[in-house]
Amino acid sequence: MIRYIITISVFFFTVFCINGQSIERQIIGSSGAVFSNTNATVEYTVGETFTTIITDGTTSLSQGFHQGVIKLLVIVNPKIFLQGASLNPVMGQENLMRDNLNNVSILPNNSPYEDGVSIDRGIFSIFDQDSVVDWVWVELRDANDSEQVIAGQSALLQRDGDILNAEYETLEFQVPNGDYYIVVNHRNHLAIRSKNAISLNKSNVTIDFSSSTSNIQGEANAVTLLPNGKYAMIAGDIDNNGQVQNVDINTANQSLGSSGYNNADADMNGQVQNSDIQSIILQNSGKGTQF
Ligand SMILES: [Ca+2]
Ligand SMILES: [Ca+2]
Ligand SMILES: [Ca+2]
Repeated sequence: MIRYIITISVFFFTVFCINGQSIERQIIGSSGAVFSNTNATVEYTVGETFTTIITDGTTSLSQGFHQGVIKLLVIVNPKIFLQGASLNPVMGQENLMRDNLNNVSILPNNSPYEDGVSIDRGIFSIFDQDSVVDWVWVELRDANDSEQVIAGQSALLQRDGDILNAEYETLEFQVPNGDYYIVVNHRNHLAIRSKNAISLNKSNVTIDFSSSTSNIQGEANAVTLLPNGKYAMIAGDIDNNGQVQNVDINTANQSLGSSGYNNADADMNGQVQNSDIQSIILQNSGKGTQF
């Protein structure tokens, strides 16, 4: 009898131990949260099986179930004039830049800047205050280091000074909300930079460099005042090295008489002429970017 009881006890003890070892941890939490700002919303729950990491290069999210794409976005709406395209304005349209390069169909479909983006040629068929004057290059720079370029893209400058993206829509950068210096470059004008880092988010706020020098690095030294009261980027940096110098005159001299989309065409009328040298490059000789 005792032997029988011991046998039964060993049997149940063994079964109990085996079953005990087979118990799995299955803790399923039901907690979670929603984070959101003006750019994105992230919903999550705890206890999901990890499947992937979503990242925009700055922020990462590890999760099991996607709730959508995290799209970080700021809108930049700078406004500026170019001196070259403002010289000898169209009579009665003194508050608009000239769009000669567009009018004679020599603006390139592909941006002359490093991203080389192309546009729908139809954009160049608009002829009013929103007609395209030329390509520009817009950068966002680090608020703590103005030398550090965070993002840059080709954009289109309109006759009234507005700057749009290559789709002719609001200029957007896929970066987090925050403070950034804004830089506007043009292939034969001196670049300008905002004096301070500017708070950017998804709101469409115009940063008007054309009506005041107070938010431009170097203020009056960085731009030129036009007869219409607008401030413009300084023309004549033919080799785009940040200075208007003798070498720019020499470079323009070598292209005298040529026509087309040429950096030596300082007044942006489609021709490289003596007037480009006499009226612009010589007048601005000695000037340089202020950042
Ligand atoms: Ca416009
Ligand atoms: Ca130069
Ligand atoms: Ca010219």
